[in-house]
Amino acid sequence: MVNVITRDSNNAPVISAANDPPTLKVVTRVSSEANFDFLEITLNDGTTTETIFSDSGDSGAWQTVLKELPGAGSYTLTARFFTDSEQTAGSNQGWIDLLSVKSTFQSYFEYDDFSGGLPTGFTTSGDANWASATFDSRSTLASGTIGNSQESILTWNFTI
Ligand SMILES: [Ca+2]
Ligand SMILES: [Ca+2]
Repeated sequence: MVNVITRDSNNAPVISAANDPPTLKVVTRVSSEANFDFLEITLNDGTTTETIFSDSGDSGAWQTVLKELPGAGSYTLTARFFTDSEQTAGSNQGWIDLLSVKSTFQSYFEYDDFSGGLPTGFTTSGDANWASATFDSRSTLASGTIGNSQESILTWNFTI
């Protein structure tokens, strides 16, 4: 995408959501029974909920999700690791290594070091809680230990 910057009469960039959209970035990974047990990440903008990531199995790779936000407002990101009724595989877990909201001109949020536990604005629910963990030499939030037909949910409410 070409980022066209509007300029005022003094040649200074005019900052607006239209020409400098805030972008949500999520670095995540899953290790689970392929095609049956999933890490799913959704984003709600107050009106609609959109799935921005859904994966299972274990590729051994971290994945980066980028999502342009429409502008100022309140958002809810939900990361849900859930299993079906039988069998687990791999670590049976999902991780978040990094969460940020940034535009060209402004950094709204960046969470990379989770060693202090869940930051303010984060909550966890389900059959087991998400918690900070070191995995693959990274400071992450990791879903809790669950069995079959269970779920571990992380919720992040943020306003930009
Ligand atoms: Ca399963
Ligand atoms: Ca990290």
